Amino acid sequence: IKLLPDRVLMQDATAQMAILQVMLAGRDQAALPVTVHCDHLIRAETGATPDLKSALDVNREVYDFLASAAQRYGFGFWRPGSGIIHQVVLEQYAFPGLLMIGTDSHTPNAGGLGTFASGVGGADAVDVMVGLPWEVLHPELVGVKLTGSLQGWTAPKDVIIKLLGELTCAGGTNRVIEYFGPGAEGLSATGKATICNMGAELGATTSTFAADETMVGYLKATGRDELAELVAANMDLLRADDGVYADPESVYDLVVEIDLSTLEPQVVGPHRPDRAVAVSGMAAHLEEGGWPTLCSSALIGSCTNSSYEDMGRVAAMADRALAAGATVKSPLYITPGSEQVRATIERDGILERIQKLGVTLLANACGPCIGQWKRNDMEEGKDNSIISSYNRNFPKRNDGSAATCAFIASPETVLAYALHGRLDVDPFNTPIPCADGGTLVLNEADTVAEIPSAGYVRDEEGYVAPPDEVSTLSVVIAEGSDRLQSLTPFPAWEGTDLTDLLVLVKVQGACTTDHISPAGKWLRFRGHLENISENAFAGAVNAFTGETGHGTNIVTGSTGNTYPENAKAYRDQGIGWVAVGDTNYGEGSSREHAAMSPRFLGARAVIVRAFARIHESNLKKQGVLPLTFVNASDYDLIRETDRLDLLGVTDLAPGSAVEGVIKHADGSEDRAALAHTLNAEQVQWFKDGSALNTLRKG
Ligand code: MIC
Ligand code: SF4
Repeated sequence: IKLLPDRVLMQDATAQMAILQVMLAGRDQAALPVTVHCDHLIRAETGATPDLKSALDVNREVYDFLASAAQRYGFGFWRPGSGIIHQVVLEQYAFPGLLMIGTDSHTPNAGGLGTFASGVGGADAVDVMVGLPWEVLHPELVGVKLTGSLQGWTAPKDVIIKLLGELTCAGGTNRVIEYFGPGAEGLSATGKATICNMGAELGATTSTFAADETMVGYLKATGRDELAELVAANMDLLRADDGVYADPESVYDLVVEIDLSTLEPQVVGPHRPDRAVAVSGMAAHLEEGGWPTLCSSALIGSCTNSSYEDMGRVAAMADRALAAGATVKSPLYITPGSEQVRATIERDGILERIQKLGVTLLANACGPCIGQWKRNDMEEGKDNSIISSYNRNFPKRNDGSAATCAFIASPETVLAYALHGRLDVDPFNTPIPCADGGTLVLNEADTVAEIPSAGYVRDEEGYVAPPDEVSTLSVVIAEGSDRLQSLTPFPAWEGTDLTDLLVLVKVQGACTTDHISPAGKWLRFRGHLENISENAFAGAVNAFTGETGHGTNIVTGSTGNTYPENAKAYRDQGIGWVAVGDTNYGEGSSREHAAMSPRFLGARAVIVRAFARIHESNLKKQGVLPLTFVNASDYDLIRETDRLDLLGVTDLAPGSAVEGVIKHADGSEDRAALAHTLNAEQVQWFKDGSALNTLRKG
């Protein structure tokens, strides 16, 4: 289906590549409201003020580029320090009934305010910014009926973690998750946002809630009274009809029910956001996995969990602990989601109460959530466990170390574990030793305000509005930059079937975009295709050898090379290659670098058991053929030294078949039926070499 969104949002780590494509598209002013948010590039090391100062210095050329592009194309610009994209969008732009796309997979956070918000790759955003529709596969509908009400320290985060455990990371692919029922109405708007945010881990197209009074209250508290009134007056139009709620099975493709009253606090991890376990099962879970039981760091914040209510609950638990003579046994870090939240919790004394625990306050930014954590307290390569209130926990995600086991829970549960200093307990029912020799059991919870009664403190500094006249301005790319590089259009298809392709990589097991194009230190090169391509498949496990990020050059026979080394050697000799993968290939982030780098390095096709939605569409956009094995077991036919012919490419059309001829080195041959989901327009993108080439033509 083709939809016309009302708004586009981009964050600094994905906006660079999107803007470089806008520049190639050769259009003027953005066709709709767009904002750019500087949040991903701020490194967490010593604390908010010095870290922000150093980010301004280190990332100056990127910020200058983004700010100048915002002026040139008419985008609103949120400066570094103003907050994490999804929190700022919730406070400023989201409202019930809005249709929005964003170049970040957690864009559905805005579903907490009844927005239909979806994460997309940069090229999708480029289409919409130049006035074309956004194309998305018509989703199935999943209805999640919430009954009862949350008890004790159980939090909204536990709802989504529970659902992840049930549906798994592939469970939301090409599905929209809609929450309803009496339990839904009892959750705060920001709690709803937490649930929708982490729907990205299900791979869902979006997650959303119907409009209700909590949203009206949040709109008012964030200074949007007029909108609040409009929503209140039209509530019946911003929710499903009564018949849907009365008989959900007749409307939703799948209905899941969760009783909030009996829901226990949950944890996921390590390494997968769907490896869920209730806190009462943590001891057994850790023992079974053989993971470190001590909690080496606890981190609260991120776009998922950094609301006023979250911080209020954390402060309430801190009060209890301090009053009883207990304090944290693991270093605790806090990242407020936005300057508005930070200034408001400061004004209301919440921050001070939390700081009494001796926390490190980090900048209002992604920081440790995206590997931008310069950790000085842990030896390189040492096995350890951490717990955060973030949303992703793929290996190396936080501190860049594969030896770190990352667990995820609600802010309340994270603090509870930090007070114990270990993870192999039920933190709410196990006594915590206190200074005076007594103990504290945390099972009594406090109710706190969902939104500040005096409203949020407004962030007057963070925003730069676009000028009225844009076309005479120019975009700044620093001379000789190693971080920004203008794009060169990809070559068009040569008009023949693709033959004698080598297998650059056959990935074993999970392959997220973090495996294909890791973040962390590589975020530095998000605007420089050539440089960032040096990280391609760095996290992918080689199915032939078990090594990570390395493979054999089939032409020379040399082993232990990085994938980009082999890919460039093939490309420069005019040899095409494919990547082969398993299920839910490309899950996780929206970063189109995971499609553009392989394309730049000579990929012709990616052949997998199943794709995650955003990544499949990113491959299509960049002119790489995304194919799936019709028989999943044909994945096993692919050997390291094979050459592949893809027949049927010359007849590529919607629903057409492609046949893979797998030529083995011993002269034998296998054949595999391959499928694609390209529609007529997408076939044209493939033929032109990329969607951008098609757009440029015309
Ligand atoms: C993430 O949470 O993985 C990111 C970093 O926000 C990504 C975007 C990116 O890679 O820049 C996402 O979620 O899309
Ligand atoms: Fe930033 Fe983490 Fe949220 Fe991604 S998930 S937008 S990296 S805070």
